[in-house]
Amino acid sequence: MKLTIVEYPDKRLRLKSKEVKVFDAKLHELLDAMNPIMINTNGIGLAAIQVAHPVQVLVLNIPDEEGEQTPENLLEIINPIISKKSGETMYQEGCLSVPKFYEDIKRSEFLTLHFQDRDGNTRTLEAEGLLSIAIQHEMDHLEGVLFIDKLSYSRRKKFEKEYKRMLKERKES
Ligand code: QAP
Ligand code: CO
Repeated sequence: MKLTIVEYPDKRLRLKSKEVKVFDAKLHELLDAMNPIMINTNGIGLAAIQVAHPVQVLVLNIPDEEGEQTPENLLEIINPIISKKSGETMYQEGCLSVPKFYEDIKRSEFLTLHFQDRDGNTRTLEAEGLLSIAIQHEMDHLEGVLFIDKLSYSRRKKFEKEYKRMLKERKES
């Protein structure tokens, strides 16, 4: 399966992702294609809608202490629901669909997540720190929400200006 990353301001990023009801070979093919594109583009998280598949599917791979992304740490998350959130944390976020832009975003520090794996088994996960942040960021994608939507009016204006310039420079080179 050949996948490409959809980039802002593409309107497809605003679609609401549909619940997965069938856990078949096509779903596995999508997951198997999402993982390498995330790693190869230096991502730690990717939602299916970012590769033009508006379904409730996420992959995450948080680097370990050595900064390595190992296959054992790959998380495949389908139909996620957060049941509990607590604490507050700030992190300089980026997004594969908003290249070269990073800004501080406030999130919950801890969360409890319920989801399904690639075979439809239900699972629960307690997350904190970067994993918690990444889950919240990726789940926003399922609602058509981007981290830049959370910026103040003035920071959003600054972003739009810088991003337009980046796209123009990229086109010219
Ligand atoms: C979401 O983001 C995230 O601009 C995943 O040029 C962000 O993997 C979760 C990336 C922050 C937790 C904290 C961004 C790669 C990757 C870029 C990413 C870029 C190359 C972003
Ligand atoms: Co993102």
